[in-house]
Formats: sequence, structure tokens, C-alpha cells
Amino acid sequence: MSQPVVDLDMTNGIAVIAIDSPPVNALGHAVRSALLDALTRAEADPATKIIILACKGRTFSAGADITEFGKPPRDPGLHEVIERFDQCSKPTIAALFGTTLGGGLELAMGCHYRVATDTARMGLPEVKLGLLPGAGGTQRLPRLIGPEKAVAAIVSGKMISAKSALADGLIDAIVTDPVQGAIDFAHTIDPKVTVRVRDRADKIAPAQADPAGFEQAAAEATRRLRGVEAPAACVNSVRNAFTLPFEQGLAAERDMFMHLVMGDQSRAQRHIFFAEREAQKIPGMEPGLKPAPVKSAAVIGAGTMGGGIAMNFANAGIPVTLVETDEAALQRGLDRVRDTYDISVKRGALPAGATAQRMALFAGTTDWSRIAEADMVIEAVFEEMDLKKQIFGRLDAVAKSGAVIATNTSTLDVDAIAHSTKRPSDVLGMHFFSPANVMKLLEIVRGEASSHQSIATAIAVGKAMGKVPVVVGNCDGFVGNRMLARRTTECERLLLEGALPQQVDAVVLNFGFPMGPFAMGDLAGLDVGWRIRKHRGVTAPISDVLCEQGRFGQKTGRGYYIYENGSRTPTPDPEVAALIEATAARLGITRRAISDQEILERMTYPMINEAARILEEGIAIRPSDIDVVWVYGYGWPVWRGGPCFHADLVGLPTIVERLAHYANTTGDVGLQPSDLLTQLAAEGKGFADFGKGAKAAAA
Ligand code: 3H9
Repeated sequence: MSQPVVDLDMTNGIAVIAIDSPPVNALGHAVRSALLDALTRAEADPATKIIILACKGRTFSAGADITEFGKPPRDPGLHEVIERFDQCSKPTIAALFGTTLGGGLELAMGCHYRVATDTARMGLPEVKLGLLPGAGGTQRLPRLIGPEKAVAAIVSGKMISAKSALADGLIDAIVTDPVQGAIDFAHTIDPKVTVRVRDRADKIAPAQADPAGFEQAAAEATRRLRGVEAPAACVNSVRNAFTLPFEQGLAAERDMFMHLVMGDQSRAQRHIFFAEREAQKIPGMEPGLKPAPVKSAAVIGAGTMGGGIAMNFANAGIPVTLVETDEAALQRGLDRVRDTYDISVKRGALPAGATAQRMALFAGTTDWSRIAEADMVIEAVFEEMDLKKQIFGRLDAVAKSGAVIATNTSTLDVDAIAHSTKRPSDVLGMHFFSPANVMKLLEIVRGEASSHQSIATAIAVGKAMGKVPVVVGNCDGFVGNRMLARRTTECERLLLEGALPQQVDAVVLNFGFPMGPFAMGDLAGLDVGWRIRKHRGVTAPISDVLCEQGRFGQKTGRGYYIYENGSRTPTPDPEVAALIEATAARLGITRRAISDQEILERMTYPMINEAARILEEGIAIRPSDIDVVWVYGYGWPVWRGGPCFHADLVGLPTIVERLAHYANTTGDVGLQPSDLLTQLAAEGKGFADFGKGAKAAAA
């Protein structure tokens, strides 16, 4: 028989209803039914004076069970459960700890009082799933903390600390132990009086009299959001909290929730939520394999990348030694790190005093023997195979036995690097993205000899750093850059064939990327790619001409665009248009008008084709891993779910047909649809079906 998911204890007039549904006490159907049942029994007992809603395990409820979304609803719904707590004739107190999120917080706000431990955090993160809080959150939170703070919290989905929650009125007390604290709190209230959040008017009255403050807060919260539906729905629903009676506001919130939950944007965001977690699961890895503890680390190379990587260790509380060849370079590296922390403190992203605290975890050295104690060493020097091999040979001599030794290479063969040591099983790639202290993606490159233990350790360290690790295979460009290379090729072609940088960038921006590829190139520096092309003996006619003229992008004030007087805003440059025309003429290409639709297809389909090849070759484990790489590393809009998810929405037969067309018009055989894409399309399947046969056979 399955374990009960809700426990009811009635002692001395106090009923404690405790949800017990690991891992996060999500409010699935079984929990909702059992909650109603427990509440009915607790309320009906004449001895009951107070009802406490608690949770067992590691956290108060993290909200609705997301796996139920998109399936037919089953009664009782969360609304009904919350309504019953709200209407309960005896005072109800929610005892919060851990992370109280979404429907979990909505349930807690349906109670008459809330207490929380001082480490508890709470929030309404539904917007991150393309939703709005759909069980009263947009109506009750404004009544507790005011519509201005509520709209900021709901549109950002950010968590609120117990301290702020107490100051703002979301909770009534901070306690040491959740249940005992709730019992103690119960002694301070009149058990005959129930205070319903729905009846509270004090915090919404000012906005009813003058909504200007709310509108300003709403505009501020939605300032940078393009193309996404959920934030606007959140704003409208919070506005209803002070313009409509409670019941009407609730009904409107529910309608908006139903609309959003059925939409592609929320489906995409839910896909990424689960994809991110799935990416941590590596088939074939021994169950229960524990990552090795990483108590100290070293980073070889104190340049921008090395410094950023070292910051990640310090941010995770892991002492880190930066290693350089000379004192001056080391000092420059440490200074850069300190400056970066100072800027974060100035911006309010880190608390005052954080610089000193984090810098205390840094050591710098030019003496390699100092890294002998490190449990993990990451090399972050120039992209030069001979140099890397030499460094790994030295590391082999000094690093302690069992230490994970990683390279941050973005282009070189991890196996060749690993085999310059006598312990290739301890070697793997940890490919951070620039700026390394900010970007969330971490490609963990598994070499042919990398051990499961070292992979598990790299995943655990990545998670501790707040990164999203994705394990990928060893090939040129791994997953992300290999796909990006396809887009870059199309960028050049589109210019030669008739588009301008601003047209291409506008299409990509409208799709939802934060930046177009040409503005991005200008930001990163066009000379970087130029150097790599020269090294590899390849050309990109337009980019090469720009570089020959010293147009390296933002850093020289000119690239694909002009940047006047230090401005970072790209301004189209007629000289570039002329230069593109001249280059096309020189190459005998007759330029033509290119539609936005064609641009979009060529900016996405060749990458999707490459994704299929990456899967065929086993470089990525699953399509959803590729989606995670693109969302967290390259700005693919999360509400479009990543390239593979998007491809399934477009339909693979369309993509196959268009790729064949572009292969034909450009003469590039690399654009021919891959075998996997062709096969899936022919079978009426999508990326979502990839590997399903194998999984079913294994089951
Ligand atoms: C909502 O509430 C809608 C309402 O407004 C209206 C309804 C009408 N459901 O993240 P972890 C799984 S929307 C189902 O690795 P952590 C997760 O997939 C909801 N499953 O742990 C994973 O499974 P697996 C609003 C869930 O400690 C396992 O639990 N709430 C849910 O790093 C462990 O998760 C949210 O958006 C769920 N709600 O982080 C909160 N949550 O082991 C979403 C987790 O098989 N959750 N799982 O891979 C989180 O943010 C994090 O999970 C949390 C814990 C911070 C709680």
C-alpha cells in the first residue's frame, strides 16, 4: 500500500496537518484530496481549537505538481482546497520552512496566519513557467504586502526572505521550529477570531485611491520583457486585486491561468524546467555514485576567463588558488576579480562587505607546488594545443591523486589533452561561457576515458556554482559552438545574397534572442573569429574585409555597426552596406531582397539540422540537453523552449523541405537534411520521440 501523503495529529486542541510527499511536497491530486479530508476531520472535532498546516521533509510545499499541467484536471482542485482553509471556522496557521513556492505559498496565504523559520524563503515563481499564480496568489499577495511590491514579486518570480516577508506583512512571525513556533504563535491569537486575507483592505486602499504608484511599479517590472505573455497577465491580474471584488479577481485570474497553461510559451518553459533537471541524469552512471568532495580548487591562468571561473569557486564558498606565470599577470588577474566584485556591490547585486569576504577565499601564486592540495584544477590558458599539453603534463606531476583536472577549452580536442597525462580518467572539459562568473551554462565535456566519478564531481561543483551543467561529447565546438558555427555561416551568406546586418539582427531579436548575431559579433570582437579563421585557413569575405579595415566591433567604435562616442547602441552604417555590396559584386553575386521569413529559417534550421547530427553521433545525450545549452548559453528565448522543442512545433517535414531547398540554392551540402531529421520527419515523429524506442526497450 502506498504511504499516506498527509498526516493528521490532533493533540490538546491543536490539529497539525502535515503534507508528506517527497521530494518537494508538490500539491498533486493525492495530496489535495488528503488535505481536504484531514481538514474536514480536524475542523469537525469539537476539541480542535487551532489548525496548523505543516510539511514534512526538506521544505514546505513548492507548489502545484507541474507534471499534472496539460492533463485533464482532477477534483478537488487547488482552489477548492485553499477555499476550505480560508473558510475554516477555526484559525489556520501555515508553518513555513525551506522554499514555499507557487501554489504552496497560495495555500499558505489561504490560511489565516503564517509563521516561518528565519532561513525560509517564499515566492510566486509561476511566471518562470510561463504562467501566473493561478490559485489566488495575484489576489491575496497584494492584500498582504500591497500591489506595488506584489507586482514586482510576481512578475520577477523572485524569492522573498523571511525577514522581508515579516517586514512587508506576508508572514506574522519568525520562529525557530516551524510547528512548535506555530503552536507558540497560536497562544498569542484569539482562537475565536479568524482573519481572512481576502477581507483585508488596508494594503490595497492606497492603490484604489491612486493607482499611479502601482502603474509605475508594473512598468518597471515589465520594462525588459519582449514577446512573453505571462508577465502582462500577472500585471493585469494584480491590478484586478484593487479594481475588482475578490471573487471576480479570482475568477479572472483562473481564466488567465487556464489560457496560459494551454499555450506554447508555458509548455516551452515547463519543458526547460524539466530538461534542466533531466540533464543532470547520466545514463549508465552507477546509481548512488557520490561526487568526490571538492574542498579547494585551483585555476591555471588569471586572465578574464580564469578569473571568472575562480570567482565561481569563491561564490560557492570553495577556496581557490589562481596560478600565473608571473607576479604582474597574477596581480592584474586578482585586481580584475576584486573590481568585478566591487561593481556588483555598487549595483546592489551583492551585499556590502562581499568583496572582502569573497577575496578572502582567493590565493594567488606562481609556484605550481601550491596546487598539490586542490581537489579540482581547471586550466584556462590560450587556445593552443601545445601549451595545453605542456600544462597538463605539469599538472600530472603536481596535482594530487584523484583530483579532477579540467580544461576550459572551447575548441580543442579534450582527448588529446587528457592523453598528455598518465591519468586521462581524471580529465574532462569544463567549458564555461563568457563572462564566466555570470553565464549559467557549463558544458561538461566527457573524454573517451573520463571516469563517471570525475563527471559526477564536475556536475556537483557546477551545481554548487549555480550553473546548469550539461554533459556533452568531445568534438569540434562541442554542442553549442558547433551549432553556432552553422548560424555564423548563414549570417555571412545572407549579407552577400542581399540582407543587411540590421535586417538580420531585427529578425533574430523579434524571435526573442536578447541580441542579433551581428550586434553580438561586434560586442565579442570580430578579431577573435578572424584570428581563428586565419589559423584554420578559412575565409568569411565580409567579416574579413571589416577586420582588414580595423573594424573589430564595439572596442574600435566600428564593426558591422558604428558606435559613436563610446555608445553601446549599434547604429547602421552606410559604409558597411556599400562594403557588402562591393564584396558581393567582386564575388559575382547578384544581391536580391530577402524576406524576414527566409532569414528566420536560415538563422534556425541549419542549427536544428546540426543538432540532429549531434544526436546521431551521441555528442548530446538527448534533444532536451541541446535545448538547455541554447537557452542558458546563447540566449535562445526560454519561452520558445530551445531549438529542438521549437523544431517540433514548426514540424520536422517543413524543416526538412526548407533545408533541402537551401542546400540546393547555396550549393552547401552541409545544409542537406541529416539522416535523423529525415527519418523522424518521414515517420511523423519529432525530437521529443528521439530515444523513446531505446528507453521502452530498456524498460
Ligand atoms: C503552481 O504552483 C501553479 C499555481 O499557481 C496554480 C495551480 C492551479 N511539481 O529542483 P530540484 C521535482 S506552478 C512537480 O532538483 P532543488 C523536480 O522535477 C508551480 N515536480 O530540487 C525534481 O525531480 P527529479 C510553482 C517538482 O532542491 C525534484 O522535484 N512552483 C516540482 O534543487 C527535485 O527538484 C515552482 O515553480 C513541482 N512543483 O530545488 C517551484 N518542483 O528528482 C519549482 C520540483 O525527478 N521547483 N519538482 O528530477 C523549484 O523551483 C525547485 O524544485 C525547488 C527545489 C526550489 C523547490
